[in-house]
Amino acid sequence: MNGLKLTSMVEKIADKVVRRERISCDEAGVLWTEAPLALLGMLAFGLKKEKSGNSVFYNRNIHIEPTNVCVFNCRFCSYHKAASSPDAWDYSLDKIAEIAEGYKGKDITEVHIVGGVHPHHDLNHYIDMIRLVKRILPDVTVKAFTAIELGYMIRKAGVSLDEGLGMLKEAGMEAIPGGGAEIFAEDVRSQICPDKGSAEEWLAVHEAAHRQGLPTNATILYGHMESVGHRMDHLERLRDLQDRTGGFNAFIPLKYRSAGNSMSALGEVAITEDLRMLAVSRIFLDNFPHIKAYWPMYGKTVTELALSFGADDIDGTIDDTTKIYSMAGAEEQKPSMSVADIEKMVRSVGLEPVERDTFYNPVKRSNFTRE
Ligand code: V47
Repeated sequence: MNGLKLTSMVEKIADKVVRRERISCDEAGVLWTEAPLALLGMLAFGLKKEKSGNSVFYNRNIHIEPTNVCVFNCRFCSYHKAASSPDAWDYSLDKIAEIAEGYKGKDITEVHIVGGVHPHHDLNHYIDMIRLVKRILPDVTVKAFTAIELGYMIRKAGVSLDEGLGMLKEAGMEAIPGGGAEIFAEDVRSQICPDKGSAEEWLAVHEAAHRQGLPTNATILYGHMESVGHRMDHLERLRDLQDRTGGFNAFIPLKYRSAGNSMSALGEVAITEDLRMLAVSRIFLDNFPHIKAYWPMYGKTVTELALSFGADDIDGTIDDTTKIYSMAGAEEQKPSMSVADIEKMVRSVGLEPVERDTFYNPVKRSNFTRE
């Protein structure tokens, strides 16, 4: 293979990928540790081209982060604060309405609502929040709450997962983001987020959402104290669930960013590790339609590279509405990209930008604006 020296194992597994045969966890682990980065890129980019051609998806979106007060103490989180801290916030519904009002007529298609798990709010508060945002911005899709927030608010309300999700759906929640998955394997999960909802809870919430016809995303938090085996275990649990339900849209690898949290001493993994993560995800998760390189977390340079390693989505315009990654030390301290910037970035790597809605339908605009 053009002077690349491959072990026979790597060659055999790469052949399987080229023949579009599913690979096992162990085989993916071999690719991860032994395959040259360039080979992973070739395999992953080939699969990306097969799934989405030259298209790279993005959307016009904003985040609303209602609070950073949280009952859980995740050691990787730079965002959560004690309620008594001067840096804590807990937006009233009036404040949420004011934020939504600010986006009337701005052509956004998605509001992504995620925050801390506040001890005082209940399911009705979140239902009111969704109704409010939908009343002010009736044409946007509300993609809201991690499985951990959902599990907590629904359990607190004393209703079943199906009932609770049904109530939120009825209020206008149309999709669920992928956060809160972290690392499923208990020996790592218990060290990085000891008191957080379990892997089983995360998977159960997503399975229940898929039963209700609510599409969801999935994430992994990688690059801290987990091994390649832990990463593969995580991906396998997601692939198994997707085999059963088909309800996941995108998989989003989230790189541990180390500033301002109690695991900072671990530092961050190399960019080559990010590219391996993206490529192996694309190869292993053969039943996931989309792999997202979340640009506010990677920064623009790594996001450009990610498009040659299997990613076909970069998330959206954001308009400086999320603090999770700026507080954890990401390069983008005020994450915001215009449509023109996004399109220029995608075209610069020879691919075609496609504005999508939350469900990956292309957005057709008559009054086309690039800002
Ligand atoms: O679950 C928190 C992660 C997630 C850090 O579904 C950190 O479209 C790295 O899930 N370093 C929330 N990661 C964000 C999230 C997300 C983001 C964008 C799009 C979508 C989607 C979902 O952020 C948390 C956690 O895994 N996180 N702190 C950190 N220091």
